[in-house]
Amino acid sequence: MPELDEVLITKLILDAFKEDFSKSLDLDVAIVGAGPSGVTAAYYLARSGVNVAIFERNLYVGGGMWSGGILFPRIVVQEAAKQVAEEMGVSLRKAAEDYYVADSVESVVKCTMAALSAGAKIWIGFSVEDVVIRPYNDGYRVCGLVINWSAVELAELHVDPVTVRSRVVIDASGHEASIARKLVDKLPRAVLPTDTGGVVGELPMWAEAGERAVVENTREVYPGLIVTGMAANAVFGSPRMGPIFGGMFLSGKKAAEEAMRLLKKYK
Ligand code: 48F
Repeated sequence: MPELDEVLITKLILDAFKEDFSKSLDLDVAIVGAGPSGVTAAYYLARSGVNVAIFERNLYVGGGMWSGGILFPRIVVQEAAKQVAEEMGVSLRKAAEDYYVADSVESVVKCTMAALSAGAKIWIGFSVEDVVIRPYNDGYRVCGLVINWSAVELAELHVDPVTVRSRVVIDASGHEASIARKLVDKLPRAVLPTDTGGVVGELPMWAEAGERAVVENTREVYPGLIVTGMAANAVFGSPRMGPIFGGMFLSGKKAAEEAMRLLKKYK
C-alpha cells in the first residue's frame, strides 16, 4: 500500500469542495435551515428536478427533531401527514386513533437521506447572515443569500461574507424566523402580510391550532421569500405545538409547491 499523502488528502478536499460548492452558487431555491420543514421542502423540490441547496448553521442536520420530546427520542405524527413522512422513508407505528409514533433519530436520517438522494445539496456550518435584494415593482425582491462560516459568527470575527444567487429563498430557520426578521429589520419599508406588518413572534403552546396554522402560514411573505415550519408560525404570531411533527412535514411540502409556483414567475 502506498504511503498516505496528507497534502494530497488536503488537495482532494479542496478540489471536491470547490467543484461541488460552485454548483450551489446559482440556485433555483435556497433554503435556510435543515430542520424537518427545510429538509422536507428540499426533498420535494429536488424530486421535481429543482436545483436546491440548504444552508445550515449547525454542523448537523435535523434541527429540533433529534430530541423528540424532552430528550425521549420519539416524535408523534398525525394521520394527515402519514403519507408525507412515509414517502421520505420514515417508519410510523400506529399508537392511538389518528396518531403515529416514529423514532426521532430514524426520522432525521431518513428525511435527510431522502432529500440528498433526490439531489438536494446540504451545506453545514454556514450561517445565513443576510439576503440579497434587487428592485422589484415598487420595492424589492429577495434573490439570494449572504453566507459566512458559523465559526466566524461564533468567534465574532470581522470577516466579509460571500453570496449565493437564488430565484427563490425559503426561510426554514425555526423559532427564530431569522431571515424574515433580518429582512424587516434592514428594510423598514418591507411590509409582511401579518397583523403588524412585521414578524409577530410565536404564541404559547396550542398543538391543534399550531399544526393547522403552520400549513396555512406557509407562503410567500415578501417577493421571493417563503416561510415554512416554525418560522412561518413565528412570522404570523401562531402557537407552537411541541413534539408533534406532521405540521412540519406538511408545511415543508407546501413550501416546495409554493416555490415551484414562484419559479415560473421569477425567471
Ligand atoms: O428549529 P428547526 O427544527 O425548525 P423547523 O423545521 O422545525 C421545528 C421543530 O423542530 C420543532 C417544533 C415542531 O414540532 O416546534 O421545534 O421549523 O430547524 C431550524 C434550523 O435552522 C437553522 C437552525 O440551526 C436549525 O437547524 N438556522 C436558523 N437560523 C439560521 C439557520 C441561519 N441564520 N443560518 C443557517 N441556519
